[in-house]
Amino acid sequence: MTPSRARLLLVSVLLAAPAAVPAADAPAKGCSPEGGFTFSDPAGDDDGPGTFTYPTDAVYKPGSFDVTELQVVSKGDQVEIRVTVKSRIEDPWDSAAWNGNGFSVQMAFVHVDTDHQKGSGVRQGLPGTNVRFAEDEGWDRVVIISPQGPTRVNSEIGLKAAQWKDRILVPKVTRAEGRTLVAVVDAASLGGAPRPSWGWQVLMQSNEGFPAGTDFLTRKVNEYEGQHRWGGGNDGDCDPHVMDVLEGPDAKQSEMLAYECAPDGKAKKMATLKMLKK
Ligand SMILES: [Ca+2]
Ligand SMILES: [Ca+2]
Ligand SMILES: [Ca+2]
Repeated sequence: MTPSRARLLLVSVLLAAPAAVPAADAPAKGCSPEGGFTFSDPAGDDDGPGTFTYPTDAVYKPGSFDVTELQVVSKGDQVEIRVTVKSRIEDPWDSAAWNGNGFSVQMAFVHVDTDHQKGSGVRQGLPGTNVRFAEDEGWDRVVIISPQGPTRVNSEIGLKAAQWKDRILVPKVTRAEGRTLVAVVDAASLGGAPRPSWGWQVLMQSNEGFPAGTDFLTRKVNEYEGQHRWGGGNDGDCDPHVMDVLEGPDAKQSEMLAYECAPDGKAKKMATLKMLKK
């Protein structure tokens, strides 16, 4: 064989190799090669209970709060949690200037129910979300995927949710990759490597750098949208302050996020979330 012929063959092999890899490693539907799992969510339901509208400022890009997938992947003694939305995640407020994580306006709370026991876990949502969880599906852990750096998030935990500080996880790594928010936590902090029996629920919110006194970095939903306020809800705190959650066969988003307000703006019926299982 001539050297040039050998080179040609080598090049052909190198070119052919990448095509073969995805076929061999292609994950089964709903399952990743590392033994993780995926929950899909419909596109176009980034309107909370069905009526919410985006703030008017251009940073709230259409679709960028519309969850399409939650992926949970075990990697050794760590767990990578990936929340994907419909449009690319950007950093319009230059998060590097405030020790942030490379994105600005999105924020996701990923709730985990490890036992499905009545009386175990927390039924209340984090302050400012105005939701609760079903009786036997309280959250045992919640992972905060915030553009704010750990110092700020930990300070908010101390100020507004200190009673749950052992259950609230600030990831070791938080970043955005294209349309995906990525968080890495120690499996031990979750209570071990994720099991198929665990329940999950994602609450998509928007990072508010100047939140109201008791709100955990959450942006409010009002009756009418404003430059930095969601619309289509209520000016009080009786409406769920959430843009999108995971929907499942027994967990319809419009039913979970249904709410009723009393005339004084307090909740008559609070939105109640369910957990999704594999
Ligand atoms: Ca969605
Ligand atoms: Ca409200
Ligand atoms: Ca949804």
